[in-house]
Amino acid sequence: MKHLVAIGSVVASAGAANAQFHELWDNNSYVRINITPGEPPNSRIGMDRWEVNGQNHLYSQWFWFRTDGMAREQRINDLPFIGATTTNTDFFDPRPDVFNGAWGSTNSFVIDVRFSLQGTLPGNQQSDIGEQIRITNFGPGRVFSFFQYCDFDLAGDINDDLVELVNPNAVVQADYLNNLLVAETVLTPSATLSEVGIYAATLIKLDDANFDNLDGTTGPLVGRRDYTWAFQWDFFLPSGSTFTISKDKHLVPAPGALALLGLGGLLAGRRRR
Ligand SMILES: [Ca+2]
Ligand SMILES: [Ca+2]
Ligand SMILES: [Ca+2]
Ligand SMILES: [Ca+2]
Repeated sequence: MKHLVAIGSVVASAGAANAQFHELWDNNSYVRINITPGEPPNSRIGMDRWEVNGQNHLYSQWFWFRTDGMAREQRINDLPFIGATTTNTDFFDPRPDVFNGAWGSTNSFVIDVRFSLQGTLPGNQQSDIGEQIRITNFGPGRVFSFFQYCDFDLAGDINDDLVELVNPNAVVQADYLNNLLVAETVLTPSATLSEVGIYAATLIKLDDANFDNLDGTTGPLVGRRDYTWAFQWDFFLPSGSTFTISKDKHLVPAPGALALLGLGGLLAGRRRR
């Protein structure tokens, strides 16, 4: 059980009538995306389930932004809602496996995101989510900061063993007790800043009323804690242009993943007693 940390003023939770949940399935995998507007600061938001064989591994992952004229970061779903839909895109499982959502305005800028779920056969522990983010500027040129925040609680318990930015474009979080590992790789472009941390420090930064940047902590953080990670991209977006981010999250059994990532020896010395 994870307790939300209250920050700032209390904002009433959105009523059930406004709740907006979208669901994806593919073989052994299920994800849920909560885009309900007006959820209180520091609440669970965005993708709030990633189940593999019925077991959830994700508490919350979502996107924040800041641009000219803003003195703080905000969730992308604080922007005017344009639309959201789910689609079936494969011939293997007839249920929807792709989510598209868009926020903003064609008078200023639009942020649209796409999640693509690819599971594997039931009983297998592997699952993959592809993510594309597109920021299109219809107004004058402006500076943006865009944030990805992730809080995985692998194998359904909040404590995991390691989180580390293994290179500027890849982060790994592992739960060795339950033989699970999740890796996020930024395919393009490289993030400006990153931060691995312990819940809820980074989330508070993103949701509070202060101007914040990620602090560059790469880890490794080792020990049974509630880990999170985040990436930040800073860029100038000229009028009439688009910035795209392409990323991938991959959930795999830890022993195989350690060999795959060449981390076995590296981690052996870092385990707690
Ligand atoms: Ca499908
Ligand atoms: Ca865990
Ligand atoms: Ca802030
Ligand atoms: Ca966590």
